Amino acid sequence: MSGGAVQQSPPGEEVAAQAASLFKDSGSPTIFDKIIAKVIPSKIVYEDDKVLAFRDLNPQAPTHILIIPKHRDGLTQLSKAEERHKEILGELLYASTVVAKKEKLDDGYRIVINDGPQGCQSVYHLHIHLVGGRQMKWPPG
Ligand code: TR5
Repeated sequence: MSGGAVQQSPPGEEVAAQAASLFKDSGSPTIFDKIIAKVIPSKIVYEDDKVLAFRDLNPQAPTHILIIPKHRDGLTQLSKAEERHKEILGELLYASTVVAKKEKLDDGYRIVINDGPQGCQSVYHLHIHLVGGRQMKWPPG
């Protein structure tokens, strides 16, 4: 065996994020559109006319909920936000606090938005991750 540096494969989520980014500007429906349309079942924890919140399929904490706009309106990712999105961005953040209260995350929680391949985004429909129910670490990976 040579003494050279070992080339490590990136973890699955990084590979998925790189692959997903190939289609990030396609505007095609994502899996979240099917969840909104209730064609694909999800565990919905909160819903109003603008926002849907449902449990993440692959939770990273005892509580892991995704909060999304029902109408994507070009908001595939946070960095695509324009002036017209200011209201929905506020709605999403406020809905996150409502869900956190409902979930009794009284000792705190974390809000995450992954943006683009380096941010590990894998679904190009803006979403807030609400994670809680355990001690978080800092800095994030
Ligand atoms: O990586 P980013 O930040 O884009 O987050 C996407 C999140 O969507 C991940 O945490 C996934 O676990 C989650 N995800 C992916 C699917 C899915 C889901 N959450 C709930 N239900 C889901 N279905 C039905 N299908 C997915 N592909």
